[in-house]
Amino acid sequence: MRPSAAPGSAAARSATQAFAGDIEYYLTLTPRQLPSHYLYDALGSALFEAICELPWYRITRAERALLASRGDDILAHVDPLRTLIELGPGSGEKLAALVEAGAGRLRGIPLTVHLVDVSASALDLAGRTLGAVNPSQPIEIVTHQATYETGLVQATAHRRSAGRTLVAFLGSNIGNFDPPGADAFLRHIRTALAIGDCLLIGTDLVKPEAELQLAYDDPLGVTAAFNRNLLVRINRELGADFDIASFRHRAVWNEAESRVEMHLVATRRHQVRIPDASLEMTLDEGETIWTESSYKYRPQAVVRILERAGFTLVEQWIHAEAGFALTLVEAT
Ligand code: AVI
Repeated sequence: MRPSAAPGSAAARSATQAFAGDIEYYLTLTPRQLPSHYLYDALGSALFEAICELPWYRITRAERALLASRGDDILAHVDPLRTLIELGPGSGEKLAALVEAGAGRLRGIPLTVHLVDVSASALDLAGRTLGAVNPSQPIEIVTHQATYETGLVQATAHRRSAGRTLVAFLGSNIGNFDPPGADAFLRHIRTALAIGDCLLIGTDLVKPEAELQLAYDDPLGVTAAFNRNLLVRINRELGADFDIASFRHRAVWNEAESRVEMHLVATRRHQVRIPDASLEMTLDEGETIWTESSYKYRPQAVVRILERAGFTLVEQWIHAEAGFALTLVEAT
C-alpha cells in the first residue's frame, strides 16, 4: 500500500510516471477521483497509524483483541502450520498477536513467515516486530517488497513442503476494494493456494451510521488530515498547486452501496495546475474529489464472497461491540 523506492532511481522515476498517469486519468473522470492507495506516502502512513489509535476507529483494536483471544483456536484449525503469509503487515503487531496466542500449537517447530508489502520501511518494521516474538518459537522471516499479487506468488512458490499454509489479510483492507475487485483478488489468493491451505480475513461490519461517521470524520481531524495529505503529496511529487486550505474533508455513509466514502470538497471555485501530469482544471465551489471507499460487510456476505472465490467456511469470530469479523476459510 505504501510505495517506496530510492529517490532518483529508475524505480522511483517509473513510480512517479505511473502516479502522474493515474492522477491525469482519475482526476478527469466524472466525478473526479483519486485511487486510495496513493493516500499512503510516509506522512499518510503515519497518519493512518494515528487513526488506528483513535477511540472512534475501532478496527485495529477489535482485530487485535480477537487475534489474542482466538489465536489458539485459529491455529488449531490450520495445524500443522508451517508457512504463514501476511499481505500488508503494517507494523506486524497483529501477526505477532496471532503467533503469540497460538505459540503452544506451533510446538517450537520452525515457522516461515512471509511478509508482503510495497513499502520497504513497513517490511522492516514488521520484520522487527515479529523477530521479537516468543523466543522459544523459531521464526524465519522472508520479506517480499512487491504488490500483494506478485508477493503472494513469490511466497507460495517458496512455501514449506511439509505442513499447511495460512494467508492473513487483515485490517479490513478488503474493504478498500470495490466488489468486482474484491472478487478478483480473493480468486487470485485461492489460485495461489493448495487444497487444505487457509485464508484468515478481517472485515469491518455494517454498523450504525453515527459510529461510521465518527470513525471516518473524527473530532480530532486526523482522518481529515489523512485525506487532505493526498493533495500535499500531489503538490510535492508532481509540482501541483492545490491550495490545501480550499478543500474540506467529507465522509458519507452510502447505504445502498454499503460503503463509507471519503471525498475532498472544494470550498471555492478555483484553478489547479498539475504540470507533471499535464493537467489544468477548474474546480467549482462544492465540487468533490472521491478519494476512498471503505466497504462494510454483513457476516454472511463475507462468507458468500469467500465461497464464490472457492473457499469453504471453517469458522467466523465476531467482535460484537466493535462490529468486526475475523473469518477463517479453507481452500477446497
Ligand atoms: C486501510 N483501510 C482498511 C482503512 C479503512 O478503514 O478503510 C483506511 C482508512 N480510511 C480512513 N480511515 C481509515
